[in-house]
Parts: sequence; C-alpha cells; structure tokens
Amino acid sequence: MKKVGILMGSASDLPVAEKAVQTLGEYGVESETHVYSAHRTPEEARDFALHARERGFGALICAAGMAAHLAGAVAANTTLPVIGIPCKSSVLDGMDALLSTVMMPPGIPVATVAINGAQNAALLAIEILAVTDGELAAKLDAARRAGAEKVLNSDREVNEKLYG
Ligand code: RP5
Repeated sequence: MKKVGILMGSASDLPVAEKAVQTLGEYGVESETHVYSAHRTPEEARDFALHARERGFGALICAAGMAAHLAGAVAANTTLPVIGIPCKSSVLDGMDALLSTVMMPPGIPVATVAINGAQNAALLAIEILAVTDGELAAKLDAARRAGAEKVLNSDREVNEKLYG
C-alpha cells in the first residue's frame, strides 16, 4: 500500500498534525512525518515533494499556520495529491492560513480542509488510496456506517428525552 507523507511548517503545528497521524494509523495506513517549512527550510520541503512519488507516497498532507505556503510550495513540486490543513494561530484565528492554503492559482491544486481539520485531511488521503485498494474502501464504508448509527442513536435518545 502507498504511504502518506505529513509535513508541518513548525513543531508548534504538531498538536494538529498528530491527529492526522493517529487517523491514518487507525486505518493501518503507513505515514512519515517531517517538520519542513516553506519559508525556513524551502530546500528540504522541495526535495521531499520532488522525490515523494518514487519513495512510495500516494498522497501528501501539509499543515501550516499564518502565511501558510507549505501546501502550495509542495504542490508546486509534485503531481501527487496534496491536502492542506490551515492551522489556527493566535492573531487571525486561522483565517490567514485558510486563505493562504485554499487560494491556489489554476494548475496547482491543493485540497484544503477546514482550519485544524486534520482528521478529514487523513480521511481524504485514505479515500485517495482507497480508489485502488478495496480493503481500505471497506474500512471507510464500515466507519461511515458506524458514524451513521451513532447519529441515529442520538436521535432516539433525544426523542426519548423530549417525548418519553
Ligand atoms: C508557520 O508559522 C508554521 O506552520 C506555524 O503554524 C506558524 C508559527 O511557527 P512557529 O513560530 O511556532 O515556529 O510557518
């Protein structure tokens, strides 16, 4: 199975990025994680992106805050699917990172998830790998069914509480 690469712009992004690592682990998807900054270590970020396909990665997740150019810079150097997680920061609450990550110019896509949306970033990466992996697709289907069951249980509980 292909691996998923996870990059973060700073170790301060780890609380967000580690949720992606955890979700990938729950599905048995191997990941490799690095702290590479688009601004502070541009050569390392570029080198990782350039060689990611030949190194067996199937999708890349990039988490960064503030003027978050990491996902875009990585996407500029690979045609693997790149998923961007805008990280919340103290000054603009993540709106800065959201716009920096999502507003990519035509030709260089970044699939941007919600601010701090690490779980969905991991699930999107898993869905990408599951296009050619039936076992992984079955795990995703089972998780969707479990999620639906949880909501339906809540519905029953709420109605029981309101109407007896
Ligand atoms: C971005 O700036 C990082 O992704 C991080 O979210 C933010 C702050 O970085 P540190 O000052 O905590 O290293 O490049």
